[in-house]
Amino acid sequence: PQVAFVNAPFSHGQPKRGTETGPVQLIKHGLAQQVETLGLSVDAIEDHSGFSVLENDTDIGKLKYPRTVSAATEKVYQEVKKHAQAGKLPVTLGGDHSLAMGTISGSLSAHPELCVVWVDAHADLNTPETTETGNLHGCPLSFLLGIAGDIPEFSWIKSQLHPSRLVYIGLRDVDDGEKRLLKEHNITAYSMHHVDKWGIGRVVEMALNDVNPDGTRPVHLSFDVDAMDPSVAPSTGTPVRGGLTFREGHYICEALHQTGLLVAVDLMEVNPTLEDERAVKQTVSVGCSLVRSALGETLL
Ligand code: DIR
Ligand code: MN
Ligand code: MN
Ligand code: MN
Repeated sequence: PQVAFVNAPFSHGQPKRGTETGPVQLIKHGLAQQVETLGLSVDAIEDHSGFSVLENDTDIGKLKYPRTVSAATEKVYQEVKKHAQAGKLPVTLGGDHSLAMGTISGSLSAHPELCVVWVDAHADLNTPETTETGNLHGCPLSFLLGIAGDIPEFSWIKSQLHPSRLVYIGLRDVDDGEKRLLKEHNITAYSMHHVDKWGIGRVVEMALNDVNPDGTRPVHLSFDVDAMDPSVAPSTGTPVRGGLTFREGHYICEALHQTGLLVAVDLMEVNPTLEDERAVKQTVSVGCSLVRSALGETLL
């Protein structure tokens, strides 16, 4: 299908500025041309300037920048929805992971049977009650699953993802409240322990079998670059040691491409203002190659 990049220069779902420069750096690195080299046609990249910080955006309970995050994620929702409904494959370049409220809502609007593979060091499942930080990039899934409670500022999120349609790979830094929620809602999660135990090949196979046993559901891949080990992708806001190797991360993307069911990809949390120049280049380069793998680049 036609690929449509959705540039989402946004960082207020977490406290470190710089993530908003992720998309432009990924594109500068040549991502769009690289994807065309795979034989895919790519939409002209639109300029998105509307990710501004709202004035007087006071906390709602513990949540920081709630209206700013809601406005940015709703904009991304409209964008992803437009492309998905036109039969295109939206590739959203973040930006922080709160944006997945928008990308997954957009995918659900075109593909109600959607399942989600969430690759991350973190579960991003906190509710406005359980969040310890108030950072909304730690909360998108609670909104998407409909367990965040009623927050009028986020009432545009109507699509609800059933917990049985979500699977995680790569977890290793999960809050106590999130551990309770995972159990309570019976959500399947493959942590780094499982990757060590079974290897990435079996983990991906099991993950897909859990959320998509008949192989009929469209798949949305939401990839937080901090799923990768910090030695592989250092320039990200919340690095956690013990992550995916270069190959494990790419294997996930390759295997999801091979299903023929991928309908959307998110590549989030690249922060080109963190660490030294070499680290930034490495992280941006890994971000590009993960996306290429998800779009069909093969080793042979
Ligand atoms: C933590 C960190 N669980 C939080 N989350 C991060 O703020 O809720 N997500 N870093 O990517
Ligand atoms: Mn667009
Ligand atoms: Mn993360
Ligand atoms: Mn994340």
